[in-house]
Amino acid sequence: MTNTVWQPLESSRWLQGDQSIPCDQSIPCYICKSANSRDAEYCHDCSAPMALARQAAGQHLPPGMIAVVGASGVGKTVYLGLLMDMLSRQTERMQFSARGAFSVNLQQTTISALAQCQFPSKTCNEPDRWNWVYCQVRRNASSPTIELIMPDMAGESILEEMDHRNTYRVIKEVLKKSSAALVLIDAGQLCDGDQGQDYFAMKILSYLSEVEPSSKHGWSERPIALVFTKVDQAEVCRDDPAGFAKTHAALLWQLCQQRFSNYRFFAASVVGACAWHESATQGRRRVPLRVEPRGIIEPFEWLMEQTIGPKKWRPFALSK
Ligand SMILES: Nc1nc2c(ncn2[C@@H]2O[C@H](COP(=O)(O)OP(=O)(O)OP(=O)(O)O)[C@@H](O)[C@H]2O)c(=O)[nH]1
Ligand SMILES: [Mg+2]
Ligand SMILES: [Zn+2]
Repeated sequence: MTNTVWQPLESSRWLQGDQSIPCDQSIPCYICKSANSRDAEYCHDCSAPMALARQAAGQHLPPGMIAVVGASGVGKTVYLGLLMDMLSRQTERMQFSARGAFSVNLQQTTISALAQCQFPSKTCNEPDRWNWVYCQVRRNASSPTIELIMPDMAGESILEEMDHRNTYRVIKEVLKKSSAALVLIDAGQLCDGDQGQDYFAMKILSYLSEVEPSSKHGWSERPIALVFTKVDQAEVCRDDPAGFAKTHAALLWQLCQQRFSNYRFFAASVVGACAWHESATQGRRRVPLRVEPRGIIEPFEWLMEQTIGPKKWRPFALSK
């Protein structure tokens, strides 16, 4: 008897390294550098959108990257969506603009949900469903413009990659290439005595310290903003996030001191208060009562200053 075996026919992989394909018919993925056909929507290898490569092509300098990481439900999507919205509406602290229609999705989804007194949905685990932001930032009209890429990755996928290396190539590549990181930690859960957030943050930082251990400009020196989220539920964290870390996330605090030289703790929240809402279709879920952003821009601003220099905004020093 012969067993039937299903073998996926990944014909796009034939493109990789095939010297016979004329250069004008393939384009390298911006994230993993695999060759893809010019009309591909997502990279066949890491599933990053090829729009990033098309957007980056022709730029004088390659865009820098900021990794946004944290457990599922910590608030990455809401934080990033609101950050984009706030940055694009103000001009005093820095000038910001999204590049490419795909870059507006995250902001649009978040703001539409909040306007309807809802939170946006949980991010899907599949990388080709993630929202990526490609943006331009500059300090003022006379300073140079910096191009930046920030993906909104799913917390469950991040955990999977931490626990089983190379499950999500795209995550590994993003963490390798990023010049800075925003690590989000749920202050509400820590206040309730749930140490899961402390362990997760430790896992992330351990992963970062191992991702390029031999690199001269490894994560031990790159700036890391550790952002306690949902501080509307954790008043004790609001005014002294570093003190809060010391008392409520002692493992994380120690690891930072031992292995990293450029990090800072922040406190942020998107809403002023939440309530529970029960519906027949969606069950019991948290809904925002009022949007009251707090500490949203500060971590990003600090990262920009650390990466680019407080006096002069120079282009990102990209790691390989
Ligand atoms: N109280 C409070 N709750 C928040 C805040 N931000 C987010 N939340 C809650 O946290 C939930 C998860 O937020 P998300 O932004 O979807 O979390 P995430 O980190 O993107 O999660 P994944 O997509 O699964 O990785 C929301 O549905 C809200 O219930 C906040 O500032 N305050
Ligand atoms: Mg999300
Ligand atoms: Zn790729």
